[in-house]
Amino acid sequence: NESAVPNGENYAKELETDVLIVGAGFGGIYLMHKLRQLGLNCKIMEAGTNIGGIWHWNCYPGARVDSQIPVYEYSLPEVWKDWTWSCRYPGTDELRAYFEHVDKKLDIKKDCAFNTRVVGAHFDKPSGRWITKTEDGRTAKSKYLLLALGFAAKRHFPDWPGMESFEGELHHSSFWPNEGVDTKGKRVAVIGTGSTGVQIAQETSKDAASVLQFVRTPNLCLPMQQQAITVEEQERRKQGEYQKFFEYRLNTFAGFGYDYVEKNTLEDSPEEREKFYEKRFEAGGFEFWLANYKDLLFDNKANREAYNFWAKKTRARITDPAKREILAPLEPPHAFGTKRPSLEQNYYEMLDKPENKVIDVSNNPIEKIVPKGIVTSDGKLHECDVIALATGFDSVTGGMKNMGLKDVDGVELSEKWKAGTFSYLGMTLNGYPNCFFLYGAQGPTAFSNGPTCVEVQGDWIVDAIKKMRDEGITYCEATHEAEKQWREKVTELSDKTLFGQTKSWYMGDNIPGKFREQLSFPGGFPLYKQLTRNALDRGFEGFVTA
Ligand code: N01
Repeated sequence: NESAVPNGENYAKELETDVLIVGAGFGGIYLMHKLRQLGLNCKIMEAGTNIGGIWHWNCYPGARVDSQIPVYEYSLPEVWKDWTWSCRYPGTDELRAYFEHVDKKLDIKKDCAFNTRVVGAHFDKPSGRWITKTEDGRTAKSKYLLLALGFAAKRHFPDWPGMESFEGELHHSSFWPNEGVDTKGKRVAVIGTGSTGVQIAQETSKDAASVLQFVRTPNLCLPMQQQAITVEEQERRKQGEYQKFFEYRLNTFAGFGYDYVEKNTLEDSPEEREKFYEKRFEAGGFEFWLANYKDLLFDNKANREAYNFWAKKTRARITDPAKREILAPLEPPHAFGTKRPSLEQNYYEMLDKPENKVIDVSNNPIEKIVPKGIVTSDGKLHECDVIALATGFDSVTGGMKNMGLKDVDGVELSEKWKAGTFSYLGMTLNGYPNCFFLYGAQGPTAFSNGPTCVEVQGDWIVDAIKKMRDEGITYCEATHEAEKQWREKVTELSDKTLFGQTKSWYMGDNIPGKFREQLSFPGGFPLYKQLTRNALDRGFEGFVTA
């Protein structure tokens, strides 16, 4: 992915700009586009060599988005009007082409400094400017600092000894070589069963000698129902339907093209329920998760019904009894939907093949990597030629904690968030005046479609900056009291759901030693929009301004 423009003046040793944005993914691009319309001078610093965010990095085998288009794109007519997709769930190459199209339309790259990793930032009170430092010793001064890092900006590498001794190829999914890895005829070990691990296992099985899927927790995958879509169909939908669709997604719980139904699970008879589940399941995508009965994520009994249906469907696809018990046990490994389900195409049939192995590491953890493969705690060596670490990320908070951000008193954000995350509205921080972030901590992040989330939060940030400018406000900082109340709100909403029962990255469980808490706002977009809008409409409620 090397088609970035060369870094020109944006790469200057000392840069001055109204707005400095960190990250050139969906969020950063949206912010730049909207803030330019206010007449502000904006620059983006991006660690990668091109725009695209996660899709700049994600090129592991089989990488494709699992949100159906057009939900996974900007609602900006100037972008969607003359863009068409080839299928419901596009892969990396197509998503990268989409970002090139976005650049053509919005002219983003000319104001980006690529290859630029931010390693520190603090607010200089006397000058009222953010001073941001890069890894290679450059500095930027800006009135506003906007962080658009995405929720997966910090990779998670388990600390197994011996990784460097491995004789084959070992790569983390988000740092996969762009030129690819030859897996033909090889034994490919895939560690992890998140969205990434499922896709890598599925794709590499096409030509690998065998796939070894290491499973600590089975993924309760849903059928993707991938389909080609024609240009004519998209052109037809663009005549009126797209606009309505983009408005609709803003008012759903998760920002998708569908929503929970206004009914509880047990209100339907078993026959009606079966029919309902069947329809949602066969529709594919996340419908069985996000367009299910409204109590799915709130009530254990309701959830168990959904799980039983899922297990029945999935078990029927696996003939090997031992594999069936690991991948789709009769007893749920966790409540359905409290960990992110992946979308699969032929994952179960593929793993069911005799040459492929499913290795349960829930009670028999991986202990070390040795030259020939992976050793589990029972002493067994699992020989392989390629290891894919699909072990995920220090999600939601990891990126922001890892960039040397300091508050007005010089305290690092990693220190502030050590024993719990505090933000106000999931977009601002006490001690960080004129700094806003999106698609991160305590926003709708993990429970939302990315493009919807960045547009909702991006619009709020742009409106906040506009309001500051219109009212002559040069200093705007969330109070700690407001942060405390926001944290309470997030916790209170989460406590009503089943999320807390499950160990997942949603709750910070995937990183050893990470504070356990709800990391995202689990109240859905309608409530989120209302609460955040209130704060602006009531004259920066919860902020100190000057
Ligand atoms: O990461 P994950 P991901 N020993 O954290 C396992 C988005 N995304 O990169 O579940 C053994 O979900 C870990 O096990 P467990 C999407 O939002 C989207 O797959 O913790 N296993 C888990 O199975 C997604 O949710 C798309 O028990 C270990 C896996 O590694 C998010 O990104 C595509 C282990 C990590 O799964 C992250 O997905 C890809 C250990 N020591 C990603 N440590 C699309 O839209 C970790 N694991 C398609």
